[in-house]
Amino acid sequence: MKKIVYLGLGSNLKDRKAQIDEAVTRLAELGKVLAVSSYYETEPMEVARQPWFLNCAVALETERMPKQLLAAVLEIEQAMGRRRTQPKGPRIIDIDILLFGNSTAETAGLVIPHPRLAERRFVLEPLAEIAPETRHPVLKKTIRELRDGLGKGGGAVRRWGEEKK
Ligand code: PH2
Ligand code: MG
Ligand code: MG
Repeated sequence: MKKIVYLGLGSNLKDRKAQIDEAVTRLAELGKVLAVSSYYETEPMEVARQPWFLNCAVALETERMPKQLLAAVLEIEQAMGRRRTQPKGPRIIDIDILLFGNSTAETAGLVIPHPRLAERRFVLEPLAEIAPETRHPVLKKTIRELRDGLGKGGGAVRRWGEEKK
């Protein structure tokens, strides 16, 4: 059965934009890319001492099951040269499954919806751009409501390429 999956992409090493572009191209091999948000320059969260990230959100229509999709995105990360060193540290590319249709899942290495989605502005801001009315299946709030609920918290985020003058 076809489902709409929302993915969060991030990069903070080397050519961030080229790597996000390449990841989107590779994701298109796993289904149909329905939407790609703007790219956002974002303050590093959780591990603060690392370069700023470029983040975006992608809507993908796919027939794959959650575990199959996870395996495929990990393969893309690997193929693009990601090496796992420091948890939550600098990376060439990170592809996280944020929402999987209306499903919830909890297995080794995969929790859906993404457990830290609601506290991360670098996820909610791009996601609100492409899926404002989509409802979180556990928290029962829309993405826009979750984003607005951050108030001033959740880390600094600005749309990339729109530097303040
Ligand atoms: N990813 C993390 C930890 N911190 N901060 C930002 N701004 N963007 C990220 O993608 C990110 C992060 C772990 O995956
Ligand atoms: Mg991540
Ligand atoms: Mg990840």
